[in-house]
Amino acid sequence: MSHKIFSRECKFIAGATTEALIPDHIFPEIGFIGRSNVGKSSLINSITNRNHLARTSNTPGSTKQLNFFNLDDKLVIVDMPGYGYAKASKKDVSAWQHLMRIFLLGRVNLKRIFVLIDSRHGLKDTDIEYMRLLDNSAVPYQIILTKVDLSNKEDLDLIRKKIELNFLNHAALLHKLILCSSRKKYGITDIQEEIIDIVGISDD
Ligand SMILES: Nc1nc2c(ncn2[C@@H]2O[C@H](COP(=O)(O)OP(=O)(O)O)[C@@H](O)[C@H]2O)c(=O)[nH]1
Ligand SMILES: [Mg+2]
Repeated sequence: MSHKIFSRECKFIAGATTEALIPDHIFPEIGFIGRSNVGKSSLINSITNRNHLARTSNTPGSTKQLNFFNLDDKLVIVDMPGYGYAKASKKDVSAWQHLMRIFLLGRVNLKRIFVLIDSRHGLKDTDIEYMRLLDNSAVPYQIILTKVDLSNKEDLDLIRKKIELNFLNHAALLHKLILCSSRKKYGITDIQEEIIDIVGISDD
């Protein structure tokens, strides 16, 4: 069953391109991170039952800031800059890696990060690089395999097994994979339930 809070008001509160623009607030945060085009904006929209909350696009890497969304004054969703963007300049890449590092290492509100991985491709070197950063920042994180509507069961099982072999290499990685498809609305309530568990809110 979908929790009521996910159909309540979800307000954009800030888009931070620099440390100074990261908002102060008292709510627990859930971050979403992943390679450009992995389906991050689509998933955030599905979770919050909105069609256009987080911008979806066909232009990989168009999200270059940390976007904060207040969900019903209960929690804040953070749409984090995509990585693995081939066309970005070195300067841009190092600027947002810097912002990410600052955010991850000092954010007490941040309770969980969902690392989105395309179910057709599995873990890439850049994913592993970011997972190491998350290990060092000691924020518990969890992998969501996206776009499972595009894979057959055999391929999906292979990708899953490969990822599960990596579990023990990452100190802050939770040993629980979630499969989802925003297009087919599959796995969305699993993620909503996980979020409810993490922030510990009751169903009112
Ligand atoms: N087949 C399929 N396509 C998806 C799914 N989620 C997103 N997409 C498509 O993948 C592309 C990138 O999605 P977007 O949410 O903008 O990715 P982002 O760059 O990670 O924010 C878009 O063309 C989406 O329509 C999914 O669950 N299934
Ligand atoms: Mg996006």
